[in-house]
Amino acid sequence: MDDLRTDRPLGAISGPGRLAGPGEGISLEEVALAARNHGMPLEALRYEVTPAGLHYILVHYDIPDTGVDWRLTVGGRVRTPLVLDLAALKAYPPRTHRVTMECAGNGRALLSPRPISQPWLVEAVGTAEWTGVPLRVLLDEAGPAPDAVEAVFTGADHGVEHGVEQDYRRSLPLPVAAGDDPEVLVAYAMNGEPLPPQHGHPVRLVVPGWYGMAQVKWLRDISLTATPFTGYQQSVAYRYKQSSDDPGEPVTRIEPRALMIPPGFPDFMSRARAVRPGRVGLEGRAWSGHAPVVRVEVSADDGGTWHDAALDPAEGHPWAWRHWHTAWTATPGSHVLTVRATDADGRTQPLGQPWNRGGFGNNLVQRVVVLCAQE
Ligand SMILES: Nc1nc2c(c(=O)[nH]1)N[C@H]1C(S)=C(S)[C@@H](COP(=O)(O)O)O[C@H]1N2
Ligand SMILES: [Mo]
Repeated sequence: MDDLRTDRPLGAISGPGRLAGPGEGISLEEVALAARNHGMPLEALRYEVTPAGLHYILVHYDIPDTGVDWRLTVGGRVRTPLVLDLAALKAYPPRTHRVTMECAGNGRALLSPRPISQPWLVEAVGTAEWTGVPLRVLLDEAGPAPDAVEAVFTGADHGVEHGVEQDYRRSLPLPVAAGDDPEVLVAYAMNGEPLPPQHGHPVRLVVPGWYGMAQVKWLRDISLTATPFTGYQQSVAYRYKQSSDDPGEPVTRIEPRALMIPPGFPDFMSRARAVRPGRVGLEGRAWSGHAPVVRVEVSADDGGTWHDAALDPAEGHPWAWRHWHTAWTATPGSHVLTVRATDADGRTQPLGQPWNRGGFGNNLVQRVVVLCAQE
């Protein structure tokens, strides 16, 4: 079994998390993070399955060298520890799920005050077809001990975060890890191809409906534990906290969100948008990790009045976003277009920011400002 207590203090190179001061601009450090971790260009909402190169990326440390000797170990509180290479994983009957993945920090840079971290606007999302082995099958084979309560997943990447040196490591409650709804995958293919290095080559976890942080990339070890895991990414980061000493609630499933393809055409530098007067088709996609999206509404007056957009049928992919479309008649002047999703549990998107210390789960409605000039 892997030693799960490897978190070490290394405060010399990074301090505690920080909020930006009033009017404090984006720093070079945030620009460096944003250049490594790109979002999905919003025009790529046109694809039901995001081409791999356009899917968003979030890598906390460095993309590790997983080499040719990569093995996945399954151990801890199990009857039979397993050691699997890629050929052994591929020998199990494969399963493919279409899954919309979103970073829990999506929307963070829009918050005020702004938590200093990866400065996402709204584009930290993508949908892929992930192929692999259901985690349940591997856990059945290893045989969980009666006292096992969680599965802890360790990536091959290593770094420091707010003064804590660590391997990237997250856990799931055993009923989620071993469940079949959603079916968690140990995935080795993305859109029918081997995983690209940045998406976890050779193997990652895919947890349909959960925010990205749960979907451990470069997966090298799965350990069942008899007590809940308390590592950094579980008990310090990825919690909804109002202050740094608030223990907070864990970040888990994806809150509902709809996005639109910004209509018209952009200015290179400002990305301000222009449309011509007349009928403008509006379309995009909507998702929720709690329940299917059942309603998408669009407003052309900054949330003053709303009307329903048409939603395409769900088509047997319960963990993937749904396409929506509607039309708008542009008149000369400046307009603010917004869109919001509601899921079958009645969750919807707020018109005011849901603020928390880490900037997680900010599903504030998207605002797209468009200028319509006279013909
Ligand atoms: N090992 C490891 N797994 C990881 C991460 C990481 O930094 N290291 N980042 C997580 C986060 S925060 C997100 S949002 C998703 C992003 O997955 P993607 O880059 O394939 O879109 O991976 C998750 N899995
Ligand atoms: Mo993330």
